[in-house]
Amino acid sequence: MKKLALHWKIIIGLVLGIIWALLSSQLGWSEFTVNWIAPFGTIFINLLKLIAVPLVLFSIISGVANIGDPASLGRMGGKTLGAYLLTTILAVGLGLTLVNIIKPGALVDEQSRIDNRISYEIWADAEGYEIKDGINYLKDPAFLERAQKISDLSKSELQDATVSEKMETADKTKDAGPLQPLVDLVPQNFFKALTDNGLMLQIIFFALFFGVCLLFIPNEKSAPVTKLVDSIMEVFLKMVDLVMQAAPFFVFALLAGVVSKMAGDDIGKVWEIFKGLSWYSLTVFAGLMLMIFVIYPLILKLFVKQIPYKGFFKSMSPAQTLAFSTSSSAATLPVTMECVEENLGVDKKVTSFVLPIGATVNMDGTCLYQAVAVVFLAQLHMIDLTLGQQLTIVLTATLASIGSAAVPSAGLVMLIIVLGSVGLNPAWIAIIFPVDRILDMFRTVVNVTGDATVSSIIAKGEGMLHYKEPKSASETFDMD
Ligand code: DAS
Repeated sequence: MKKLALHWKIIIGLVLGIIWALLSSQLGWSEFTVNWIAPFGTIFINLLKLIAVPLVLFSIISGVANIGDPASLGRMGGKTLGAYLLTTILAVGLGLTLVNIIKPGALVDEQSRIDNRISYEIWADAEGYEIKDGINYLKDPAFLERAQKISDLSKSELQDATVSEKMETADKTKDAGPLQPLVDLVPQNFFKALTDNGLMLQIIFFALFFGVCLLFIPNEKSAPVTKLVDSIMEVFLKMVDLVMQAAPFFVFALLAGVVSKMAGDDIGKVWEIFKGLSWYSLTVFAGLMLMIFVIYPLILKLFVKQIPYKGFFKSMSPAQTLAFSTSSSAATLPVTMECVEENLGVDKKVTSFVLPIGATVNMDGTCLYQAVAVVFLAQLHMIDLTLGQQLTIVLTATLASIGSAAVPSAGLVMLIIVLGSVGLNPAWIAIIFPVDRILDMFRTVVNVTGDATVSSIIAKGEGMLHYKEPKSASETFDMD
């Protein structure tokens, strides 16, 4: 029987993992699954991130050092960042449009929305946030009795340490200002940046700085260093290959763990949560699918004629499957690079520069999701965001997605900044938490697909795109 392509084996592992988790929640094995199977999923993610961090470092250094003349680096760097910013703002705009049309938060029954609104007004009052949409239930006698009932609830809720802790962090991030991600770019300590995977941006900054300086020293001195960096990179790519051979088992463990942790032994609880959040998830999902199947193909059609619609997806499916399974652009990066180089025919000089930066800086799926989540939560609390507040969401969701580390659920953590920036309660991230991991899988696929789209455009502009239609499936790089 023909050897099954690795990404099909990964999908089988993924499906079996979900079936195992649902079965174990029916048979009360959840405890066993979480304690004895889920850890292998964590090992898998750690292994890939272990490889991805040095790979980012060495691939950017080698990509920059091998560019040759410093002049072309400026041109490519400017075009890359410009293209990334453009796709990110496009994604936020799409997210805001969808959530304002579908209005998922307004599809919840009126009474609970009024209760949410009153608790929001009490919170805003306590926090000194100005209510911008002009409605004020607290001042309306008709709602006084309701408010009194709710205010007991929310006052005790506000005394709850975790909520006030979140307020504090929100305040700190509020004081940090929108340009904090830019300031955070420069690492004070290179070795600290290497160890804390949330500081991927700082590793990229160091690698760019190191690579550019390598460009400017005499060739006889820089050549041995560049050669050494290239061979170290080969070693890390070999490591990826070996880890990927075991991916089907690892992904089984990963999904079994994630679904079991969410389900516990009461499958009915999960179904209730999903029902309540289904409209929200549907809105995010619609936006992400439009990005993958409409927006990116349109951009490719406009700027890169030679990559056909089907060819693009056939080339990128191994990386997209892995992005879906791991919810981590950083963990997927090594495979994204292989797919873009081997299947899309983008030159190494472009991929080793554009992709590591994109994996961390360009998160179109994440910023679309952040825009939808903030407006959904506002609608759920009967808050009409002003146009100014919605534009603030564009800016902070863009910066928050740039500052998000390329690891699972990073986008959720940065959502605190976006919520705080428009005067909403950061503790509301708990409301969307149950479905976040599932949505993270899809938004990471968008993040990776967006990076591949931009690198094809940059390669085309630099005359470094050599796409050829794969004659058969075995011709495309599929991690075998
Ligand atoms: N999981 C992140 C990534 O790796 C995206 C996110 O958390 O939004 O791209």
